Amino acid sequence: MKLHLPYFWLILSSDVWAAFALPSKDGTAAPCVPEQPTVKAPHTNVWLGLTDDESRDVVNLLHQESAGLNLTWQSAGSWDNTLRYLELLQPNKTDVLPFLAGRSATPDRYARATIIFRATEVPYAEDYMVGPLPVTPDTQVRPLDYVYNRKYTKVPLPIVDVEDVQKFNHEAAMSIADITILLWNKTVDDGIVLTTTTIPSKEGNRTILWSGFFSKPKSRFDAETLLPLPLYMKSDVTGRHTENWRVAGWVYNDHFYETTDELLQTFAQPGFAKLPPNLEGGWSSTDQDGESMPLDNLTPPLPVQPGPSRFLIDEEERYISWMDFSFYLSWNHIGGLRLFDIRFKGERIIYELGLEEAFSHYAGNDPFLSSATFLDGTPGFGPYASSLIDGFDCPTYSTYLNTTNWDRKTRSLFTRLNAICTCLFEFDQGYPIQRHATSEYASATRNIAFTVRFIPSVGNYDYTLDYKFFLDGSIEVCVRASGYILSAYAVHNEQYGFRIHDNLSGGMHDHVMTYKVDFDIRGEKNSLQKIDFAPTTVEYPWSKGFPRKTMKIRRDFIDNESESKINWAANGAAIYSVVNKEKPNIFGEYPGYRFFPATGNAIHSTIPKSSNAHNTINFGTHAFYATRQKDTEPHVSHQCNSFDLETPLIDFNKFFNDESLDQEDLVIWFNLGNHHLPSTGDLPNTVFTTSHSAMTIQPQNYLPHDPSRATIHQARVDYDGKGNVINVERFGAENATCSNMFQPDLWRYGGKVTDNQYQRSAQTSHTVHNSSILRPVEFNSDSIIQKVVGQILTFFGR
Ligand SMILES: *[C@@H]1O[C@H](CO)[C@@H](O)[C@H](O)[C@H]1NC(C)=O
Ligand SMILES: *[C@@H]1O[C@H](CO)[C@@H](O)[C@H](O)[C@H]1NC(C)=O
Ligand SMILES: *[C@@H]1O[C@H](CO)[C@@H](O)[C@H](O)[C@H]1NC(C)=O
Ligand SMILES: *[C@@H]1O[C@H](CO)[C@@H](O)[C@H](O)[C@H]1NC(C)=O
Ligand SMILES: *[C@@H]1O[C@H](CO)[C@@H](O)[C@H](O)[C@H]1NC(C)=O
Ligand SMILES: *[C@@H]1O[C@H](CO)[C@@H](O)[C@H](O)[C@H]1NC(C)=O
Ligand SMILES: *[C@@H]1O[C@H](CO)[C@@H](O)[C@H](O)[C@H]1NC(C)=O
Ligand SMILES: *[C@@H]1O[C@H](CO)[C@@H](O)[C@H](O)[C@H]1NC(C)=O
Ligand SMILES: *[C@@H]1O[C@H](CO)[C@@H](O)[C@H](O)[C@H]1NC(C)=O
Ligand SMILES: [Cu+2]
Repeated sequence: MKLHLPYFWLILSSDVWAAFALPSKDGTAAPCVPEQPTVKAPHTNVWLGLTDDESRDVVNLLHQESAGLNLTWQSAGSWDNTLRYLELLQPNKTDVLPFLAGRSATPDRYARATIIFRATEVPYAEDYMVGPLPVTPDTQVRPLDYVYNRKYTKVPLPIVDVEDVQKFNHEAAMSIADITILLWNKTVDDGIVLTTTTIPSKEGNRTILWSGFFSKPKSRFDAETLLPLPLYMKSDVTGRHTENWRVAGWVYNDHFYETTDELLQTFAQPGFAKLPPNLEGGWSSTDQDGESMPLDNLTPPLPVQPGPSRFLIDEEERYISWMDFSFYLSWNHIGGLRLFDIRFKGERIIYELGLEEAFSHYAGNDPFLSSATFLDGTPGFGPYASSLIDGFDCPTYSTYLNTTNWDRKTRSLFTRLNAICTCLFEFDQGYPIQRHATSEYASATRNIAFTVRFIPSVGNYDYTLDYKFFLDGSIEVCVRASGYILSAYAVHNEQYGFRIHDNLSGGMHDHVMTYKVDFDIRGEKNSLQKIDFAPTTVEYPWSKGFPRKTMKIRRDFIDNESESKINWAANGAAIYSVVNKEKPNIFGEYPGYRFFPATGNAIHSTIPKSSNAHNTINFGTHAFYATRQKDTEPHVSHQCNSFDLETPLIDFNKFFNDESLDQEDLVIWFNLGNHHLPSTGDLPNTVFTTSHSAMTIQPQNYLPHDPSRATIHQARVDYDGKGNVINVERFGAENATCSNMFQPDLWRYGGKVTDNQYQRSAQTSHTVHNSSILRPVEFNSDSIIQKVVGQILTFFGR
């Protein structure tokens, strides 16, 4: 369904539409109000999330006494058990394949529920599977274990008394108010904030939090993370008894002070170094700034969709078909949008494609940036998907889809978020997909691609995540990041970043995004081929004693999980592809899809065994991995991985057990990302052009020739020897006609839907265009930035 404003409104409100009108053949231009043609999905979308009825019934069932979970429904306190997440348990591929082949009914549906057990001295989280659905007397609730790879399924949670931690930290910060006033004339009650790292550190059996001070912007701009102050606090918040918690030290100007007294004494001495604050200013605002660029007052070119959308959609089943592609959409907490059953010319090429985890790992001389590591799967990209800004995030003619997420914040447990968070559109790539010119003719083909996009805003960063489909049968998976960097105080940080403002260092960090692509090339039995470009010296029968220094291809297979953690070859001199050896084409070559970085950036983690993340990022050590597809290994990360770093519920290393990869069902896990060394160009925001990483997945000997030849949107111009055009071939394509421009509908923005944005808007009174989608989160303490600490708080918060 289109959500554009009514046509008459556009005409009435737009002064410029006439200038853009394109005449049609008979002189009456058709309006460019794209209609969205629909289609009936060939089968039920078995990956689509829980229905409202299912989630309501599951919630009821879990809260019954007979479920034995002792869940508290409303106004839960920190000693009550609560339901934290609820989503569809992804069905086993083993059960879905016979269904797709028409040999069985839809697989049974199950819900996956994450419960936080807090009514106990040692709190923990545990996942349950509930099903089959719909709920009947036969429906069972039992611990979910088969998708995790360690023996016990309970994840001990180091911190659950979030409000107590906030209170403790706030009081500790107020206990040195004399110092913060002396330094900056501010306290955490007024003007500065204390931010806590998201993943608690372990020192032996102690739970340690490092917190850093930041100036609090007075403006609406979200610049805290650009305003670090050089004072850091270490708190020991082990256990649930606040009387045992203590301030375990302070760091100021590269000195560690064991006690608050020691810190106070130092400051009492004359002549200590008074390091000035980082303060907001014009430099930290993202609004238009500076003299406008030459001719920038003129309207730039705008994309238009002159006729109906050229793709089909079954909105209910979230099924889409565009040109020779078709696929189903689904949604999960960790990665947001996922694609299933991607077919090209009717045949499945990919069973599943989606984001598995995204982490950013910082480094710095100070304990705050040094501890800063974020597993974005903990808050999840799903719940943080942002409403889309029409005409800026996506072309105005896009088709927008609502996204629903389980919403634990609204007191009514079955309320789910609903917002326009996915857009679908075709776009001309700005260069032809094919071109050739001779002395007699020139030919070129328009490069139209289809994009599925969503944009989660997680903390200080927004990620644009695209799945892009091309006429030649290739797919591009692309991620871009923008937003406010998390930065460091400049002093002592020369080895960790550029100095980018008065007292500011742009802290170095890695962004790594791990994707799953489950290829099915002409069936599920596939192999991973590696073809090297190898330099060599050859004596040919015709080279007669003058051997050629040249090169050859070397065909090889990665046929065992003992060798399937792979980095790209130097100079990109190895081509990796998933092929089917049993279905050679008529030339004897194996049909397949190759994959390779589409950008210079497609990195993995710099730090081999990070002390911040231990075994939770074992999927970040290499460029890509191949494993056997298993129902027991659907995903590489779990929301709770941030809280059990050494023995996470899912340890990716355990996926590798020397199994054969020769003509098996293969999954490729690949990493996108970038080594981010912020420079002055990252102020006020990192721009999407900088932080950009993509993978191309492209057919290789899969079809007899390039399928893009089939599009009629190409032209051949014939000319004579004197350069006169003598014939123009358009292959039946019509001239575009369209009678009005679409203006972006910025008021359509679906409201702030993410937890952290809601907290922020509650604090700073952002003007949001409400659509009563979600009630603002009640937040009691202003004194700690929720943004960075958000992962802990939103995970454990009630
Ligand atoms: C159930 O939870 C409540 C707190 O919500 C707690 O007081 C009670 O002891 C728990 N009951 C059992 C049997 O664990
Ligand atoms: C999925 O497969 C696993 C492994 O065979 C099995 O233990 C589990 O019960 C299956 N799940 C469902 C929902 O059938
Ligand atoms: C300190 O802040 C207070 C208000 O918060 C202000 O009245 C006072 O002038 C400031 N002092 C200095 C030295 O800037
Ligand atoms: C914590 O570690 C200390 C020192 O290693 C040890 O003495 C103590 O018994 C441990 N406490 C618990 C509860 O394991
Ligand atoms: C999407 O959600 C918005 C906000 O809740 C609602 O107004 C709109 O009708 C929904 N659109 C569809 C197509 O469901
Ligand atoms: C902090 O910035 C101020 C203003 O530019 C500058 O004078 C001062 O030297 C800087 N201090 C440090 C420690 O870098
Ligand atoms: C895979 O390779 C390992 C190490 O070379 C070997 O021990 C194992 O037997 C191989 N597995 C298969 C299925 O061939
Ligand atoms: C398209 O427009 C061009 C330029 O106005 C015109 O020469 C041509 O005949 C038109 N083609 C069709 C198919 O209408
Ligand atoms: C948004 O909703 C809040 C709470 O219902 C209301 O007070 C406020 O006026 C609304 N804002 C707008 C812009 O509609
Ligand atoms: Cu970055």
